[in-house]
Amino acid sequence: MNKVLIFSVVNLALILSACAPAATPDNTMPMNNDNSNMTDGTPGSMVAENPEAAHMMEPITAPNIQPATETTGGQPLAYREENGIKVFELTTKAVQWPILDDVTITAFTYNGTVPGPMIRVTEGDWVRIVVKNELPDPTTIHWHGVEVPNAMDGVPGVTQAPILPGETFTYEFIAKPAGTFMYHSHFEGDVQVSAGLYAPFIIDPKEPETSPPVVDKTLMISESRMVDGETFAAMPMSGMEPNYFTINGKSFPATQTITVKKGDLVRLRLIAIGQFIHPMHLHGMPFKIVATDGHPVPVSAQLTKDTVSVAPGERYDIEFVATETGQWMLHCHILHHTTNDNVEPGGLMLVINVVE
Ligand SMILES: [Cu+2]
Repeated sequence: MNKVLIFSVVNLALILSACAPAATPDNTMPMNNDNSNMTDGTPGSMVAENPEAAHMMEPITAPNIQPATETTGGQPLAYREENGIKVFELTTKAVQWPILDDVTITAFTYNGTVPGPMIRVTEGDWVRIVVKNELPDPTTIHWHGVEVPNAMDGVPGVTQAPILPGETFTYEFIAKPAGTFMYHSHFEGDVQVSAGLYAPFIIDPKEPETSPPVVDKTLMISESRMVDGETFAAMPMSGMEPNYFTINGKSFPATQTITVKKGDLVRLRLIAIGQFIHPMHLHGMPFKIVATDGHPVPVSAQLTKDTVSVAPGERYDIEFVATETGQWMLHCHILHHTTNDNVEPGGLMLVINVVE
């Protein structure tokens, strides 16, 4: 009998025993402590059975929330140099963030914007990020995809204590490898990330690219839930589904129009930070996938596509030459995601405006 067959027989035995009627005292125990009710999709019963779950269903709130003073998220963050180290400062705080001209969500932010400011450095840079927590809740930052020392990984209770309200924590590491990354909260991530605690982290290669794109845009995709003026963390759970969908913190038509010249090489860095998969479709021109999760794809392996599904946590760098003039849509092909509170057009759409 070969190993595969033995494995299959053992698995079959395990499956059969798992399906057998309850016969042991353990199987008759009440199931209150094992989160088995998490699958029934009934939020009310989840809270009743598991009070710890209640945090995710409460509105996003904080004392003294101010209207956002900036209106564009993901902008490059200035730094200062100290002994060869690039020092960045982040403050977590709650603001009222406009996702449309007439729709404002309550957001947890880095430095008051959604997404937070872009940290952009060069491969091999020594970076220090000083984080002050002005939220009413603890938080941490995870440097998603960046190869940091374990102690800098931002996992509360595992690699560090949570940063309590009013506290400051300093992260420090060498930026590597080059590529498209992000940073986001790792404390009650289902709530804090959906609330807006996410931002791009771009590491440029040490050796300049031989044919860099003329246009290089980072697009972070997420979701929100707003009901009766209150913002909730959107997630794939009954009663918590999103009714707004955002690119860089804005829903169409408030999303940025990207204007390029005919013939330009355009790079779009697609980052899914929400909790849903988004098949992003470009009209008019096919693109190549040149990097996945920040890592370059060899030319011989680059797929030519017009749609790429971006799952939570993934990044795809796509490139195309803008060969045709006109207003070309980039949008999610789960078409409910191109609505604002069930009204189309909206959500995950933006215009690539190719001009002569
Ligand atoms: Cu979508």
